[in-house]
Order: sequence, then C-alpha cells, then structure tokens
Amino acid sequence: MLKSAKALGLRGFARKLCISDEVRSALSLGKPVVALESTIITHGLPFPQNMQMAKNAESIIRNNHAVPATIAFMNGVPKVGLSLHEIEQLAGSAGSLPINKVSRRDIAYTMANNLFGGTTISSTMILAHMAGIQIFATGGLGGVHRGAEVTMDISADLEELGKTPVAVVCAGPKAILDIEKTMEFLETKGCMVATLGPPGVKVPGFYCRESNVTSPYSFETFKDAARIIESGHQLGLGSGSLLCIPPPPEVALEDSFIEAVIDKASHKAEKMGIKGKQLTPFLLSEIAHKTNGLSVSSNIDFVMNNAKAGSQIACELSKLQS
Ligand code: PSU
Ligand code: MN
Repeated sequence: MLKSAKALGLRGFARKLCISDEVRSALSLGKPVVALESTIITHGLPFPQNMQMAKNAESIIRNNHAVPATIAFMNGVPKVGLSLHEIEQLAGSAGSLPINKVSRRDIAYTMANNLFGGTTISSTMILAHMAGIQIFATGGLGGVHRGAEVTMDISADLEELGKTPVAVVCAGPKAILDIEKTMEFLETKGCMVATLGPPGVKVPGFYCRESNVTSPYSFETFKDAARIIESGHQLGLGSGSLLCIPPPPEVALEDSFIEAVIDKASHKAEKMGIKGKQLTPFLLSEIAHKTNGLSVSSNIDFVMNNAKAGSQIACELSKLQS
C-alpha cells in the first residue's frame, strides 16, 4: 500500500527525515498518527507553559488512540516524532538558545547550518507529508495580516495549505489577522475550509468562538471530516485542507476585550517597525502580557481541544482507509 511505502521512506526525499521508531511503525501499520508543530513551543508560548502544552498535547493524542508526532529541526536534522527529552530541550531553550522559526523558505538554511528550528504550520505540513502523516493538529493558523494590502505580509502557511495534502485541525486564524482576506486567499489557493458545526457556522476567530466570516463549508461529525479528506486524496488533488474547531465556550475570550488588546498590540508593532517573521511572535507575546497570561492559558486549551479532535479525525480516516 502507498501508506506503508511512504512510511518506509521509499519516497526519495523522506530518506533525509529522521522518523522515530514509534511513528514509523504506526505509519507502516496504517494506525492513526497526528503531527504537532514546534513554533508554538519555541516562539508562540512562554516557558514553562510551552513545555507543559507540548507534553499534554502528546498525552491527549495518545489517550484518544492515536500516535503523536511532534516535528522540529534538531541540529539541522528534520525530525518527525521528538522524544520527551528533545521536547524539553526545545521548550527550555526558547528565548535563550537561538532557535530558528522555520517556514518553507527557512528549511534549507536551517539544515545546511545545523540549526535548531521550531516548525511553523507551513514546514510542519511539508515534513508530515514526506513522512506520510495526513493529519496535523495545532492552535492557530498564520494568515493575511491586517494591512497586508500595503505590507504584503501573508503567512507561508496559506501557500502550503494550497499545495500540500495534509489536513490541519486548528481553532481558525487568530483575530490578530484579517480573517476575511485569509479566507479569500485560501480559496484562491484551493484549500478546502470547513468548520465543525451546522451549515452556515462562522469560522472561529481563535480566542473567540466566532469571527464575522461564514465558513465556506461545515461538518457535524469527525467521520464527515474524514470523508472530505479521503475524497481529496482519492482524486490526488494535492492540496491541503483546514478543519476549524470552535473553542469551547468556557475557554473562549470575550470579543470586545480581545479586540482592544489586539488593536493596541498591532499599533505598537507598527510603531516599533516590527515585521516579517518577528511579527506573529511579537503580537502573541504582547497579547499574553496585556491579558496577564489569560491568552496563554486559552491558547493552550485550544491546542488540547484540537489535539483531541485531530485524533478522532485521524481514527476515522484510518478506518476509512483500512
Ligand atoms: N498563531 C498562533 N500561535 C502560533 C502561530 C500562529 O496563534 O504559535 C505560529 C504557527 O507556527 C504559525 C506561525 O504557523 O506562527 C505563522 O507565522 P507567520 O505569521 O510568521 O507566518
Ligand atoms: Mn509573515
């Protein structure tokens, strides 16, 4: 079967990957595997919450009958399935050791210079796909930044969703972004976007349960989500999909409260001339500071919620494919 061929590294490029024994064996048996990114560990959350988040996300995936595969660059080596020690190393070094934030454009440089790197959604998708992993759970998506009509700051996550067949399970694009333009861009790139809920459900605005943008598609069960993913694979479409899970009401933040904080953080970034790959980490840390850590704990709750949903989707997909 194609799956086991992929898992065994028979797709040429995959030979360069270092895949953990556990992940390799799960893939070759067609068991559900869920990829996890590492930029959220190295640049998205402060220590020590980043470490707790990374470990808890793995446990939740295991408790939901799937195998976690945290992805990162360790000493220039692209690794799929970090050990606990490696997760601690990355989380503990955040803010001290130089760790690169790695999107598609940063991969070759990171490898050639033996750097440590946290993988964004974009590069996590690339490595997950090379390894043969079809599902990836995370917190929030990169997107079209506010003011992108001038700055052209559009996350590499969106290009990747258009051309790499991995399903990303997340809480939608953060409200630090222009959600409407993000959806337009994903449509242009051919990425299927669906949100858990009834038809007409809004795309969640990560921190808040809903943005003001209607989701292009919806799904009511994880089996429905798996059927969409599998249909894309069957035709060899080659594009990714975005599955949005609205955060549970008890962990979502109040819209008007977070809007005001985001506005201030965006203005500060502009005044300080912060742009490029520094912008998202700057905004996240400003918001964490201004909400006294409330954004950090809700961010972590969202990741857990998505890790659980991602595992359930991976289980349904594995049943469909067996
Ligand atoms: N959004 C979040 N938390 C994060 C990120 C985005 O709420 O940690 C990270 C993800 O790794 C995402 C990346 O892929 O930031 C996008 O960065 P940029 O906007 O520079 O493309
Ligand atoms: Mn950017």
